[in-house]
Amino acid sequence: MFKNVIVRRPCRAMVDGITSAPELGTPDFELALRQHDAYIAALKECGVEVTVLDAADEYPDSCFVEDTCVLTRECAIMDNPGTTSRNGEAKLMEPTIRAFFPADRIEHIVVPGTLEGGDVMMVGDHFYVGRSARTNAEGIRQFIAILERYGLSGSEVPLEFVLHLKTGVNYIEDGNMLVSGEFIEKPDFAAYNKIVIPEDEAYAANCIWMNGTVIVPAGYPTVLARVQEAGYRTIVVDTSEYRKLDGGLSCLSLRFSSLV
Ligand code: CIR
Repeated sequence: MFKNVIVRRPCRAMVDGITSAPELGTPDFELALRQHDAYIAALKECGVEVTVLDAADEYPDSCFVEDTCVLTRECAIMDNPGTTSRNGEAKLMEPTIRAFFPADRIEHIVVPGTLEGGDVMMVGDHFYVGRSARTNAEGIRQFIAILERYGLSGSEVPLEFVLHLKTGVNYIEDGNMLVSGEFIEKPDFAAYNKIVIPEDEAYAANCIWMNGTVIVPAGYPTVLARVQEAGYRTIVVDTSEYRKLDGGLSCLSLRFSSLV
């Protein structure tokens, strides 16, 4: 169960955020704010305390807080984001993390290692880490070494076609995993009950499990039906403006339980 969530309000500069899909258009900032409000309301419905950080205009992508750190049941691992315009976001987040984790349980990924939280998928005490354009081999080596010091484990999953690991695969607990594209046949995930995401709904592979409820992006009826058939209560949240920046439901929050 998660007790806490951290989000950051989108900033006006989000219209200049990084995107691989400019054909989707520029995000509508006012609509993005309303969608963020609905996202926060959905999280609160799942019984967590939500910390809402102020917008940070110097970082256009800073609403995607998931990439700044990885919060485990034993420690916080501050990331070293692998793209220049976002690199400072982890330092910006650290004072907030200090309110939830004791100082001796806050670790860091350091140069030449890079790692972004979107590449980390937690399955119990094991963490799958995508090796991507943002997360490199040295970042993964450091990350797994930190996990092992705390009795946790990690393994690398190379990826080719998507931005982050969780762009294409997400664990929704109880042995159930949403898998799309290049992740459908990966041997790493063979043991899970795979819910296969159709190609035309690939964006909705990025759902989040929140204390028994699964939050699903609006506009993906097949995925919604499959998640409901698997027995979950669902909440639908529209993330259309974040999709224009390659962002999804998981990217917009840090989900964890405070250690203090
Ligand atoms: C970026 O390219 O970094 C942002 N526009 C999107 C980040 C999405 N974050 C995530 O998947 N965890």
